[in-house]
Amino acid sequence: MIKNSDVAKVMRDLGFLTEITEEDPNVQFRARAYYRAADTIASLPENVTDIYDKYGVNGLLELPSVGKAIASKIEEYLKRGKMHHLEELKAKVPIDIDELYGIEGIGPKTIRMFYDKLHIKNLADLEKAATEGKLKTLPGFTEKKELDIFKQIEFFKRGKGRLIIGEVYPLVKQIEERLQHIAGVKNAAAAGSIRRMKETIGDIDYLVAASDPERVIDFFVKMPEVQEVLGRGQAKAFVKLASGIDADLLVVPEESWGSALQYFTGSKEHSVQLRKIAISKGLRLNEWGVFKGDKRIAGTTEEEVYKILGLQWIPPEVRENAGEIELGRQGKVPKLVEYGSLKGDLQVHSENSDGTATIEEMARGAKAFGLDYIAITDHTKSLKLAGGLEEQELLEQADRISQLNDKLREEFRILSSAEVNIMKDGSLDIPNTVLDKLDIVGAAIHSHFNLPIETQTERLIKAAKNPSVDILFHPTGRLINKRAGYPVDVEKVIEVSKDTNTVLEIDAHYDRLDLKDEYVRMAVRKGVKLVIDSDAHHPIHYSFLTFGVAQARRGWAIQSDILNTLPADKLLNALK
Ligand code: DGT
Ligand code: CA
Ligand code: CA
Ligand code: ZN
Repeated sequence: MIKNSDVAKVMRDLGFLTEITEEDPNVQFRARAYYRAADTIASLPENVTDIYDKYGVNGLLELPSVGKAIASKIEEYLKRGKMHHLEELKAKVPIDIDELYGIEGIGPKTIRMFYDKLHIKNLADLEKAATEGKLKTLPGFTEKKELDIFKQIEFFKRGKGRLIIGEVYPLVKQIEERLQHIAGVKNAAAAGSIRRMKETIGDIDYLVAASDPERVIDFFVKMPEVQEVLGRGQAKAFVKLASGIDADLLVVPEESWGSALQYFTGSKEHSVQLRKIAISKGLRLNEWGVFKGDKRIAGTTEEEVYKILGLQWIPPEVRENAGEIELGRQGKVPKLVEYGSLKGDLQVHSENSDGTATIEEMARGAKAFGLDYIAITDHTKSLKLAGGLEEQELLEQADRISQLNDKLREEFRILSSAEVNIMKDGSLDIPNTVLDKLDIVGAAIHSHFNLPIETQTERLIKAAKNPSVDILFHPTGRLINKRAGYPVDVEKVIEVSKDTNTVLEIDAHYDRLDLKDEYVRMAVRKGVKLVIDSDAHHPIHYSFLTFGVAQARRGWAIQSDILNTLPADKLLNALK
């Protein structure tokens, strides 16, 4: 039987090869549609084959992000085990997709050029060409770029096998809950990079406190998701899950829960510092507890472990040995923005552009999720393949929104808005006279990713200086593990944002998480305000906001840094 992961892979390959083979300036949008369908299918609880057997194409069309064209492609694949269009693209550019897809900093256009000019099909070919100095002979290439490619190959080799957090998070939480409910289990949690909410995950680390480790381990290795048991000891087990990621399990006695959780959460660099502090106090810290000589003096809770080391408890998201320990010592760890503190979402798409639900459905979904307001940010006219709206359509949409608001009354508010396209020269594709009739305006770059850094930076700066632009959406344009962002001097953009009271977005879609943590920290330090948006194209996507809050926390943001923790009227007052 064809598995969901097979279908998802085919859709991803299709997206990637579409980007590589087609010239169309809006090609990324079609590719994104394929990527989105892949994500939907990968995270479906039911098997897509079953859905198709029961309900046919109509069943597929019910899935979020699956429209007619994509449904018929999936149908073809389910029926024949092949997709004609994908085979055609593969024949055109026969490259090793799995290898070249994951390299940051090398976009589809470059991969195409590598293939056309040097017949580079895989990572080994690329490394060889770089070693032989052939890359720097290509148009637009320099010695420095060749060196960058070396670095990126290294980066890729290191990052190989890491999954994007959104691809594993729902499963991680399901298993965590199952472990918590095993009889005799006192505590269970996913630790490691998942608890630190890193944007990519190497493996999952489960920690359980229980008096009978054997029972927990038996349960763990027999879970339906386990594909292979890699190892098993008295208090440990290592397995490979069907989704292709490994999971570790450590079972400890209840009194070691805190110290083991601290150890297993990491990061390694953070924990190494804690051990040094312990030693400096004549103590010893390991996963079993904090010891003075042979006597255990702490370890039941994490708070206790930090306290005995003279530190305030430090949230997992900032345990990276990046200054947090010193603040812990001074009792000055920032009170990070809380999960669940967002009152609104300022990047939401409807079916009027490339979303898959009506404005009203998006509003009701947001309300059910616990939000008080959303901004409807459909794309604008120059993004034709995303169904971008013309001026008149934007204004009509704003009228409809105001009628909907009357209907929803005090319960919820929809803000009229748009994700306005920034053109090559930094101007917008909609005039300010129209934009000023909307409640709020977001602007974003969706094309011309290959401009030099100076030009690209100027482009964003020009948008920030535009008096109608309130927010710069996904400011660096990266897609994690898929494409590096366009080159841009983020520090400069942050400075201009400060001067112009422009807000920067943390796009919470797990493919983007853009701004990333270090830029969030830079913006926070400079006093630039941020918003956290889901970039939802369907109501189920509001759950992405969790990853956005995590990213904000990883960047040390507190509640007052994040404007959409405010009620709608206060938010509107705070904008330029
Ligand atoms: P990942 O899996 O690559 O996404 O990142 P982590 O942080 O989950 O790393 P992992 O799974 O290798 O180890 C889980 C935690 O266990 C890690 O965050 C800290 C701890 N740990 C692992 N190896 C060492 C070590 O050599 N020394 C110390 N102090 N802690 C370690
Ligand atoms: Ca891990
Ligand atoms: Ca591990
Ligand atoms: Zn967008």
